[in-house]
Amino acid sequence: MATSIIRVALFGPSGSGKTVFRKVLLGQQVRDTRPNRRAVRRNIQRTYRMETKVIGDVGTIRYTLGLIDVPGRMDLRDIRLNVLNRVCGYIFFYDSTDPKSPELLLEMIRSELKEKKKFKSMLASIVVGSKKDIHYSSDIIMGVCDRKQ
Ligand SMILES: Nc1nc2c(ncn2[C@@H]2O[C@H](COP(=O)(O)OP(=O)(O)OP(=O)(O)O)[C@@H](O)[C@H]2O)c(=O)[nH]1
Ligand SMILES: [Mg+2]
Repeated sequence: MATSIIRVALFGPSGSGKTVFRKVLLGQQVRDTRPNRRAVRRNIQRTYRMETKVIGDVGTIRYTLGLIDVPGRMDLRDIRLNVLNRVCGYIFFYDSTDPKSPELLLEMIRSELKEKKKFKSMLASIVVGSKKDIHYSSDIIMGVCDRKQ
């Protein structure tokens, strides 16, 4: 049976923890990471089985989770936008130790994803504030939530 690819992109400013997240998720060793200069794609075979209330057991669904870890450096805008096609999930990253990072993420979402209509195929997204093991700043998070779009 053919499996479908569910594309999920890791998106955010440079240094916000996208590559560390990808490596931890894939069970890889995390040594010191370098800023990406290109996008890294990783396909993982997944099996999904769930009992639903409406139609009962949906059976086993095999699918390929396609992770796309993009470079966050400002000068690499074209490289990241070129790989973000048919993405159905975004994991947005900001660095919770840097007060400017959430603002930068918002700006990237507006000027890149919205501008280039990269949300057409999106079904879901979540926001991750990384490095909370170092410093947790609720001010940073509330500042972003309070801001009018
Ligand atoms: N303490 C701590 N350090 C982290 C965490 N996530 C990332 N780092 C560190 O932050 C730095 C940048 O992490 P990366 O994962 O390379 O950042 P990135 O978003 O992939 O950056 P680009 O590839 O340039 O877009 C590295 O030195 C990581 O070790 C975290 O949750 N906790
Ligand atoms: Mg990276």
